[in-house]
Amino acid sequence: ELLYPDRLNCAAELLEHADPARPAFHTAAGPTWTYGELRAHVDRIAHVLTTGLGVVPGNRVLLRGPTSPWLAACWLAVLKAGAVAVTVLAQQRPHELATVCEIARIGHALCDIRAVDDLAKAGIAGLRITTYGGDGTDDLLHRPAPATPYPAVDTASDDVALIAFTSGTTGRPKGCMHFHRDVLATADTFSRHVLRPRADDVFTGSPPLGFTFGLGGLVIFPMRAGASTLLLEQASPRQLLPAIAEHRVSVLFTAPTAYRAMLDALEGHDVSSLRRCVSAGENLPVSVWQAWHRRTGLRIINGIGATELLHIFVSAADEHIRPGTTGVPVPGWQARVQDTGGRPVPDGEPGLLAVRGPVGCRYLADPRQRDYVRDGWNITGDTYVRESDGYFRYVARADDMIISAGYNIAGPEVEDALLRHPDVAETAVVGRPDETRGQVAVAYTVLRDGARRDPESLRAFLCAELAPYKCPREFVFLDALPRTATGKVQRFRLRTEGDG
Ligand code: 3SK
Repeated sequence: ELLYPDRLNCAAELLEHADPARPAFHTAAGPTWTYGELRAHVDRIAHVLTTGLGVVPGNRVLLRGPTSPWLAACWLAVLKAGAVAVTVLAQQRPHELATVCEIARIGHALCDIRAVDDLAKAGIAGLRITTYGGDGTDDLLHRPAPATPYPAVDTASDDVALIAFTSGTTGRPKGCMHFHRDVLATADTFSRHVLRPRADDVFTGSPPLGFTFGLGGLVIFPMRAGASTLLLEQASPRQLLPAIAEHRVSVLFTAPTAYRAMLDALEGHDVSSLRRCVSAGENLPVSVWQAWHRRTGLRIINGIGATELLHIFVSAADEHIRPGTTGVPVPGWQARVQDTGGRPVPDGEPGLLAVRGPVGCRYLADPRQRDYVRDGWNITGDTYVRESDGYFRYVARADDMIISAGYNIAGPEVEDALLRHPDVAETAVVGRPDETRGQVAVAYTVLRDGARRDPESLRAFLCAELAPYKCPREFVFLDALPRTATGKVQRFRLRTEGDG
C-alpha cells in the first residue's frame, strides 16, 4: 500500500531529492539544466506568481506552450505555490480554450509567447495572461523576484494539484482533478514497478506535457528517479531517431503509430542506447511489437492509461511482457472484466474493463462521473478479455465494437491483420450503419508512399488471415486518419463520414 504523509507538496517532493549537480532537462539546442538550476527557476517563477501576480493557493492556473523546460518549470512552480495547474494542448483552438477556462474557472494563464495568439483571441473574461519566453519587461521570466528559495506551500496530500482535460473522442471536455499524492502514486506504481528507471537514464518521447501520458513519462517519472529528460518541441518519429542517438536516450515514451513509423526510418540510426520503450495511448498491434523487437532487440512495454486515472494501470515489464496483451494490473492496482450490470464475466469472455487503485476519477462538476465510477470501480470504456493466466487482452473501445449481422467484430483485430500488408501504413476499421446488417465494417486506410489503391488485393490478403465475416465490406483510402490532439484516431468521425 502507498502511504503518503497528510501534508504533501508533490512538486517540492519531486524537486528536493535529486542531486542539484545532476542534469534534469536537456533540449535539442539549448543548454542542459541541472536539478539545482531547475529548482532556482521554479522558485523564481513561484515568487512571481504569488507576490507579482497575486496567485493564492487553490487558484487555477492555465499552462499553455510547446514542450520545453520552461513549461515544466511553470508546472512545478504552480504546484509548489499550492495553486492548481491546468495544462492544455498547444493544438487547442480559441473556443476549446474558452470552454476549459469556463469549466475550470481559470483566472490566470502562463503561456509561451509563441502560443499566446489563440489564447488572447479566445477573449476569456477575467483571464489574466502572463507570457513567458518573450523579451518584454512584463514577461514572466523578466519580472523582478527575490533570488531566495521559495518555501513550498504546505498543501494536504489530497489537495487538488492538477486538472487534466480529456476531450474524449467527442463531446464536452471533462476536467479530471488529481491530488498531490496522485502525482507521486503514478511514479510509485507504474514507473517504480514496471519502468524501473535509474538516475543515469535519459528520457524522451513525443506525448505533449498537456497529455498526462507525457507529463508522467517526461517529467514526473524521471524526476522521481533523479534522471533527466530530453524535452523536444518537435518529436515526430523522424525527429526522435537522430535525437535518441545524439543524446544517448535510454527511455522512450511514444505511441504505437510512432513505433511503426520509426521502423520505416530506422536504417542508419543508432538506437543502441535505448533500454526501455513504452507505448500507450492506443492499441499496440502485435505486428509492431514483433517488428520492433526483431529490429532493435527491445521489448516494448505496452500499457493502458487514462486521463481520469492519470497514467498507466495495466502493463508488464521485461520477461513478463506477453505480446498481443496489455499485461497485468500494475502493483497497487486491481482490474477485472465485467458486464454492463457490474457482474464479473468469466475469463476468456469479453466485457468492460474495470479498475481501482491509488488514483480515482474525479470529474470537475460533470454528471458523467456516475458513468465512469460505479460501485467503486472505474469503468474505462474499453472492452477487454482476461485470459486464464491473468493477462488482459484489449479488444476495442466499448463504443467501437462492430456488430454486423449478429457477429461481433473488433476493429483492432482487423487493423492488426491489415497492418501486416506491406502497402498499408495506417488503418482504422469502424462500423458503418447498414439497413440489412445493422453495421458493416469499413477499413479506412493510409497507404505507404507509392503504393497503388487496390482494394481487391487488401481484401484477398485479409480473407487469408481472418474469418470472412471479419473482412471489411468496403475500403476507403485516405491521406491521413483523423486524430485528436493527443494522437488517438477519431473513429466517430469515420463512422459518421458522409452524414453531412
Ligand atoms: O489516455 C491514454 O491513453 C493514456 C495512456 C497512458 C497514460 C496516460 C494516458 C492518459
